[in-house]
Amino acid sequence: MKIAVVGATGLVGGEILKVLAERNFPVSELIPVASERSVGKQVEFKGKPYTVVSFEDAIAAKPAVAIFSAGGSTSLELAPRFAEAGIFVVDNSSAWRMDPTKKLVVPEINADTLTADDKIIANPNCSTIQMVVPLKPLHDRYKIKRIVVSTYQSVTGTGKAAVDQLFAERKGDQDAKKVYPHPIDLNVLPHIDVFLDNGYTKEEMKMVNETKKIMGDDSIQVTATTVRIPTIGGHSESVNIEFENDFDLAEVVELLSNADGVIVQDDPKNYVYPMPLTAHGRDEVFVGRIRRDETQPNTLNMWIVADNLRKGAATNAVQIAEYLMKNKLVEAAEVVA
Ligand code: 2RA
Repeated sequence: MKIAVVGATGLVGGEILKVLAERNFPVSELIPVASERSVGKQVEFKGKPYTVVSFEDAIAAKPAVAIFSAGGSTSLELAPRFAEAGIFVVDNSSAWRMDPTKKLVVPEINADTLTADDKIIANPNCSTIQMVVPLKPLHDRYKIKRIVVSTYQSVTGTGKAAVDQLFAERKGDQDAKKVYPHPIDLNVLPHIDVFLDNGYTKEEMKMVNETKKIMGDDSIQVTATTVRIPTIGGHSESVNIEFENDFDLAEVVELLSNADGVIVQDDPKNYVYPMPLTAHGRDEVFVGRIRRDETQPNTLNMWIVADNLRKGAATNAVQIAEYLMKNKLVEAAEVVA
C-alpha cells in the first residue's frame, strides 16, 4: 500500500515509521510529509533515507492512506483535501474526534463500524485510548456507571520541545526553553492542554467525551484529573470504576488477561505492576493493582500504563490502516472512486 505519514518529522511521526516497519506493514511506497520548513529533510524508514515532501506533492502522489500527526489546524485544513482526492486519512489530532459525522476508532473496540465512506477517521486521545482498551470488556460484562480517573502523563505527549525542556532542566540549564509554564523536572503539573470555563482542562474533557463516543454509551459518567509528570516512557492512570453489577475479582482478571491488546502485570508481593519504564516501546496496554474499592459496592480500582506514543497514537493509527487494508475498504473505496 502507498502510505503517507503527515508530520513525519515529529515524535509521533517518527514512531509511526517505526511501527509500520516493525509490524511489516506492506508499504509499496512511503511518502513522508511535513510543513514547508521540513520539506527536503530526510527521515529513515527500514534503514533507508526518505525525503520529506510538501502537502501538495503528497496529495498529487495519491497514497491510499495518509496517517496525520500534524496538529489540529493542519488537519482541519488539509484532511478534507486528502479525503476529496480519495485518500483515507487517519488523524491523530483532536480536530475531528467529536465531529458526529466522523468515527473515533480504537480497533479492539469499534473498527467494525468503519466503511469505505469513512474517509477521515479520528484517532482518539492517548490517555483515553489506554483507558478504554481494558475497560471495554469489563463494560460489556458488568456495565460501567462511573469512572474516576487521575493521570500521570509523560512529557512525550507534549512533543519534542517538552522532552528537551525536561532534559535541559535535569542538566541544570537555567535558560532551558520552557514549553510548560513551570519547571517540569522534579515537579508535577496538574495541567494538560488549556483550561476551559468549567475549570477542567481540555485533556480532562477529552477523556470524558471520547470515552462515551468510543464505548457508544452516553450513560457512562467520567470525571478526570490529568497531570503531567517528568517521565518519558508512557502515561499512567489510576482508575476507579463503579459498575451497575457486581463482579468477581478473579473473573475481572481473566477478562483482562483475555482482552485484545491488554497485558495483566499484577503481582504486587513480587513488586510486579505496570510502569512507564517497562511499557516504553511496547504496543500493549498494561494493567495491574487490580483490587476492589472497599468503600462502596460494585467498584474496582486499577492502574493502567501504556506508551502514549505507541498505543496512544502511532500503533492505534497503524492498526486502523491495517483494518482498512485487511477488510478491503481501501480497494472498495478505490473501485467506487
Ligand atoms: C498529552 N494527550 O499527553 C496529549 C497528547 N495527545 O499531552
